[in-house]
Amino acid sequence: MFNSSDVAVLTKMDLAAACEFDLDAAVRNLHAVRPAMRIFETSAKTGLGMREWIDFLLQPRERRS
Ligand SMILES: Nc1nc2c(ncn2[C@@H]2O[C@H](COP(=O)(O)OP(=O)(O)O)[C@@H](O)[C@H]2O)c(=O)[nH]1
Ligand SMILES: [Mg+2]
Repeated sequence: MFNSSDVAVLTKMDLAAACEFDLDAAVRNLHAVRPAMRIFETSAKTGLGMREWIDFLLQPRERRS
């Protein structure tokens, strides 16, 4: 899954600290598998990263990088 994905969406980031989520390790691991993987940090609760994620989805596929 990670080998063939261009984008990773990290969800529920408002819970990250309480869950002791290691963001640095997650990013490191994703990029170890897929160096060019774009990573979005999002929270539906706070709205974090939603604008960026929606803008990405609205871009024509050929303009995404
Ligand atoms: N705290 C928090 N809870 C969320 C967020 N997004 C969804 N939830 C809650 O997490 C539960 C599962 O949501 P769902 O959208 O199905 O996420 P899934 O875990 O990816 O399947 C539901 O109770 C949602 O209300 C978020 O950004 N923050
Ligand atoms: Mg669900």
